[in-house]
This record gives sequence, structure tokens and C-alpha cells, in this order.
Amino acid sequence: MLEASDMRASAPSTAPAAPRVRYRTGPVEPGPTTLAAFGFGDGPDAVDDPRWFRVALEPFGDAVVETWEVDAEVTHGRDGDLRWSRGGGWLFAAVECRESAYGGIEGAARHAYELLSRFVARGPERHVQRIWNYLGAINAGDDDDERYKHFCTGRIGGMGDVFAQGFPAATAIGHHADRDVLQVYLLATDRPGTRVENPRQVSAWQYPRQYGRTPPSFARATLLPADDVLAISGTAAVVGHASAHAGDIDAQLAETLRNLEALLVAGGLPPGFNADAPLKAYVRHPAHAEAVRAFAAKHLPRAPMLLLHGDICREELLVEIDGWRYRS
Ligand code: 3EB
Repeated sequence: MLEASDMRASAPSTAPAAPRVRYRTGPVEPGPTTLAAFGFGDGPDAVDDPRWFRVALEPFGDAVVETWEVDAEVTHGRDGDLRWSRGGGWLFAAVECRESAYGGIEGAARHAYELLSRFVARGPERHVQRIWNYLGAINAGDDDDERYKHFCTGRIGGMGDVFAQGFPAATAIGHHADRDVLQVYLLATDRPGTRVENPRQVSAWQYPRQYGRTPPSFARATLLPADDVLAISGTAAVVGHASAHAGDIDAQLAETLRNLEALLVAGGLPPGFNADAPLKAYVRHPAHAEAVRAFAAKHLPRAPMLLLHGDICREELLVEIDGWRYRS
């Protein structure tokens, strides 16, 4: 039998590990330590559970479930348009709403961010590390009236004090499901993380006026506490503030990989995307899915890679990659 002092000595380090992100095939139900589980595209929902979230993007290839596992029991609930789960110092929160109930994309984005920031401010997990946004017809509308730009305005309007110390890493992608549906979900924790920018790129919140009235409010990546995983934002062929290689999928992929590698260096992670680097590629044109797969097979052969049909927030961008890089 262990003495109390022995038990202390053998206990894990005080900072609980970041959620483990995995892609699984076959039916998956959330278990006691599952913080969140995601299906992709149209499909039957096997469970009615606040942790189960169906992302409105169709996968290329077999159905996959993404799971986030923590080292602790998870509790969960619902609160109007918002659902949440928490455990081990980590919080998942998600909002799905109809734009038409909030006067359009700008009002819906403000609503979603208000709900999320109010909810996060009430609990101990008030450090938002990573956030995902999926909206319909992201590139519809001209110039300052493009829907993505209205989304950016609503987003900053709804971000409360919880985002005041700096923006989380983010993804914003256009879906092809019901155009009226906005989906936003986040990962937060009870300790601050470290924001990471890409020296090859102008920080998004400093983009010049030509990209819209409201610059996008996100960091390029966050190093989650306790520094064992880099959460990587949607990353595309943006150099400085400009889109590179318009119309050229292979050149955009190569530039995107340079940006991803630069983020690993900036975040102090080992180089390369190994089996502990689950990634997602958002592909604008289904005709490019094969090129993306071939690029990934050649340059990211060990990284688990999920391909999804989604529009990137600048019309000329054909592909975007996000994901995680664990220290292992
Ligand atoms: C870019 O680098 C590409 O608005 O939350 C990437 C990741 C992009 C997140 C966002 C936008 C967002 O500007 C677009």
C-alpha cells in the first residue's frame, strides 16, 4: 500500500494535459472523458449529447469522427443556443444559430460571440485558446459587403472582455449547407496560453483597409498550457498581407506548408508534422481534392489529415490548412 507521500510523488504534474485530438472511423459515442466529438457533413446523429457537434462541411472520403479527450470526468449541459462541456480545466462551448433570427450574418455573429463570451466569463475556463467559425456563402457580396466582412464586424462586436487580452487562434470557413446557419465553437482553459504569430505574415488584426472595414480578429496559433501542443489557425497562401499564387492549387499548398512550418518554429515546437499532428484541409473546389491528397501524401505523409469541402474567406484562396502539433 502506498503512503500518502508516495502517492504525491507519483501523481502527474499539476498542469493537466491538453485535450487529445483524434480522428476515428466507425461509430463513436462520447465517453466519460470525452470533451467533444464532431461529425462532418450530412448524416444521422447517433446521440443526443451536448458534446456531439455536427460540422456543416462535407468530408471528401469516408465519414470520420473527431474526438477531444481529456484526463478527467466531463460534465456538460445546454443553455439556449449554447451547449458546453468541461473537465480537467478545459471547456468546450458551441453556438449554432439562424442568421434570420438576428437580422443577418453580422447580427448572428455578434449574438454568437456575446453568448460565448458571457458564458466563458462566468466559469473558471476563461482563457479562450481556439475558435472555429462556419458560415454559409462566405464570399457572397461585393467589396465591403462581402458576407465574411460583415461576419468580422459582428464577431468583434460580440467579443467581450474575455477576448481583451488578445485573440484566440481561429478558423473561418464557408459551408455549403443551409445558408442561414452559423456555427461557432471554442476551446478554453483555466490558465493563459501563449499567442504565436507568423513572421512571414502580417498579423490579421493589422491587415490594411483593403481587406475590409474590420480586420479579422484572430492569432495565427496558440501554444496551449502547459506548452505541449500548438493549436494552429486556418493557414493559407498569405504572405505579408497579400494572397499568393492566385489560381494555382499546388503553389498555394507549398506556400501554406511554408507558413505552417514557420508557425512550428515560432511556437518552439519540433519541426515536421508527424503522427501527433492531426490536420484539416479545407478545399474550395472538389476538383482539387485529389491534388490536396497527393500533396499531403508527399509532404505530410504521417499527419492524420481530414479533407473537407469549404470556402476560404478570400475568393482567390483555394485551400487552407489548420490543426494541432503535439510535442509528442
Ligand atoms: C488569412 O490568413 C486567411 O477570420 O478567423 C484564416 C484563419 C483566415 C482565420 C478568421 C481567417 C480567419 O487571412 C483567412
